[in-house]
Amino acid sequence: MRDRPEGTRLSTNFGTRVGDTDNSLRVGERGPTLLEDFHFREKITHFDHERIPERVVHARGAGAHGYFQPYASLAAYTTADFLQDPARRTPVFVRFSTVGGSRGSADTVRDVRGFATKFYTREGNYDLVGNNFPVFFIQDAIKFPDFVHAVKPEPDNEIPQASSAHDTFWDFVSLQPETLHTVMWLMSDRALPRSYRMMPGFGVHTFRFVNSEGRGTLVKFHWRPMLGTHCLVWDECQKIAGKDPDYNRRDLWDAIASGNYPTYELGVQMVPEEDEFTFDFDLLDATKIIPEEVVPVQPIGKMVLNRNPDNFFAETEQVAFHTAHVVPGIDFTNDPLLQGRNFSYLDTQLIRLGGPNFEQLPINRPVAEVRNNQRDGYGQHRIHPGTTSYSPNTLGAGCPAVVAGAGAYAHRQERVEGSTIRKRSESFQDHYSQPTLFWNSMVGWEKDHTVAAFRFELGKVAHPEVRRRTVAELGKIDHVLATRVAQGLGLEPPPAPEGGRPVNHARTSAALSLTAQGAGSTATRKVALLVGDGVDAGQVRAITEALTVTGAVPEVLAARDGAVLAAGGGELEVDRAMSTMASVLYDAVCVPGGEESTQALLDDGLAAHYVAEAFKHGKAVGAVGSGVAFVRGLDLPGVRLADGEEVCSHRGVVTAGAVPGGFAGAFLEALAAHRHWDRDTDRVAA
Ligand code: HDD
Repeated sequence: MRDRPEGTRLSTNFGTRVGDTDNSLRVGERGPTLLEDFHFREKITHFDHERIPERVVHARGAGAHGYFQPYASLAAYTTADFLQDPARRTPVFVRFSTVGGSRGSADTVRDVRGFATKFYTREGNYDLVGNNFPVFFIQDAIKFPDFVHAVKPEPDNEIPQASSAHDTFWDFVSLQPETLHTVMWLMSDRALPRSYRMMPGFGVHTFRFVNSEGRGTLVKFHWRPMLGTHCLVWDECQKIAGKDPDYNRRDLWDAIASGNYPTYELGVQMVPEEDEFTFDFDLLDATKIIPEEVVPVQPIGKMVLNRNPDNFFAETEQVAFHTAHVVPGIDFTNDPLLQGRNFSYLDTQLIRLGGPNFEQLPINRPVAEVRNNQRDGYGQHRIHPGTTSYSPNTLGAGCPAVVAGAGAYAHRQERVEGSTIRKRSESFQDHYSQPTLFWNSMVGWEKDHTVAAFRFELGKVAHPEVRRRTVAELGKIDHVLATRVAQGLGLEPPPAPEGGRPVNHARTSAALSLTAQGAGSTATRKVALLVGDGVDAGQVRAITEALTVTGAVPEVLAARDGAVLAAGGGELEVDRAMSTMASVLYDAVCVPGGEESTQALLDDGLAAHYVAEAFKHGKAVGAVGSGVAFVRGLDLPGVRLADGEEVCSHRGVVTAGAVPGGFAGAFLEALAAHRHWDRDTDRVAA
């Protein structure tokens, strides 16, 4: 249903055509406005009511349409119709989001990202409402309001926006050790996705597949981006938040608009029900992962996002996800976080979308037939003829008929016994082993970034006892981690573990490191080519061509918009003025040659800043011909540069006397590697 304006005439909401929408009805040219002006009143009243409450969490989001297609039938495990036939494509709508910030906050904050998928299946809507971390901060839904109140801006002055770097968050964390595993993820670069297209998703909870024989299989869902998982760095994020607060949202939109459709593989970790108790943690505990080395992720299908929404409000804002939107063949477990979510999502939509008929909004409407005796309410769009709105009935021929089996949802029967009790199971009590596993599995630079994040966040905490308590908790994860964080904060490190009981179990899971997250690719990577008058246009064209062929996106930047003069005559078109962008908005920077152009760039501090900053953020840097002299002038520490005609690729800095030969190949390789952390970046002033 699309309401397009082409060829139409302006009318009121009740269909009366309007001849003037610029002047309110008044008494004489300078007199008072009349109440009689129904068009004025309707226009203003509607405007006054245009806003709905933003989501209490995940307020800022970006959505996209697409489809999901399984690789093979999963009939052995589940009856879910959309997982049966590899030929069937099921339409989906996905909403990515940050969690803590308001609707207008910046994209590149340190935060968890939402990854919510609505599958419009023939058996009704199935919502997989996940995040980009596989674990959550708390184990029991009853703690959710406490957690969210702690992380949201502080209530007296509503500061800080979209940031966990403040006292109330760390106060809560330091008192609630179950948060620590997710906090480790939050302090890692995982909390800074380069793009929603390069970000994984996780269902987090253990769910249950049920097959046609009623046999259950415990299952964890994983979305894997086909472009690999890639992250920004914190300094870059803070700068992007000013240069382009819509960075991730724009990236998603532009990619889809240009036909670079984001693609993800859906994978599952499956555990036979009889193996539920074979782990050293509880599968019902949402603060735990199942290490992939223990239960591998099996790919079961792929999702392609190929259409941008037509209207942000109607689709991305009004979409309503709910963990209890399940289809036959997918069931819950007794995870106390999931059980609580199954209450919360419906409840929140009732207030956010103004009543019980939000399922009739176009973006929420199932493709499956909806028939029941629910009636009336705000925003009712259906006209239900007849006299019966109850069941059982004879006057309406017993319809809609209630038939068990035949595709009806059947809750899996589970025998449950016990006393009513408010108590966390003993099997939920180990809060430190998995944060340690995560820490152990990171490589050096990942650990460095994580330590820096703790120092930054705790450095913003005013209460010394909160800092101290948090460092003490980190000491229970790993002594080196706690010591390094303590040093940054000027605190006494916690005492080393006493002999006989090492804190760190020394286990690792290679799959947890960012270095294991998918092959590098240059596809859709943005590269800034810095030029001035007198640039070697042939070099620019050769580099541009080599990049474009592999799917990278080169942009020519100069001091001003328009064109620059090419060496030897002619002009080279400029895509953007340098001052309207920044190196943080690109994945790599390259300086083509041309003596005069190089001189112009040397005279422009902004150009030097582009290159130095890209270097500091670990990005590929390229230079050709006289461009090499430009890079040499920046005195980047510890890098070898080309001398004469040779091609030199060292620590992601690729330089060459001329383009032909190996430059393009080496530069593409450096670009595909995403970042180069074998550099000494501390001394770079950027
Ligand atoms: Fe939640 C929104 C993901 C725990 C209560 N949540 C929301 C969204 C995502 C998640 C992706 C945004 C959906 C959208 O784009 O519209 N939430 C999670 C994950 C969790 C989780 C992965 C843990 C595994 N959430 C959680 C708990 C509760 C909630 C424990 C409450 C008891 N979440 C909500 C909510 C929201 C929400 C208040 C706000 C807006 C909405 O639901 O539609 O009901």
